[in-house]
Amino acid sequence: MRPTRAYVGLGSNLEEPVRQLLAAFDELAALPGTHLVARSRLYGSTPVGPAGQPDYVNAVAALDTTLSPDDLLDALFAIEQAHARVRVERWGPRTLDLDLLLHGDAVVATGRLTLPHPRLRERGFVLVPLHEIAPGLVLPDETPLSVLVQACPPGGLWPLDEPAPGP
Ligand code: ROI
Repeated sequence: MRPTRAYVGLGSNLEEPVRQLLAAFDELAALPGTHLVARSRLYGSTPVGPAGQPDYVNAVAALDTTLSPDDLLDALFAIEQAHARVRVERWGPRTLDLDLLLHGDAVVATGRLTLPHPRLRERGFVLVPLHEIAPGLVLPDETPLSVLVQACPPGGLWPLDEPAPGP
């Protein structure tokens, strides 16, 4: 089966977020039928939503996968759960959040899955790292990603220094 290019947004603001995201990249790379094609830098970001929670670390991964959107979503949930995700309140702090942003040109609106991700267009912490790894990307409705990035209010997002890779 021909693989599909999919994009996953990663976010964490609890329990060593940098470590959570670096581990998650490895776990995405190890999914069946899936190659991690690229990943953005790690970005620090100011919380969107309730104040009084720690800053987030965000990034985006590009995958080539033979998994269907539903199977990939299941795999993302399983990775989140393995990170002992704490989800006390909607829009509250979390150990690891994995959002399926895009799966090829799929347009999906079922109870459990909406593609493209419904809040992709307005979130700088998703748009900027996505644009870093896929500057020419065009959404299924033909909106160029670069137009969304330019329309997005600047600020609240900064690239992080990453720990050097281990031995
Ligand atoms: N805010 C930022 N900056 N990054 C996130 O990943 C993030 N995720 C969320 C909410 C609580 C909406 N805010 C966020 O789920």
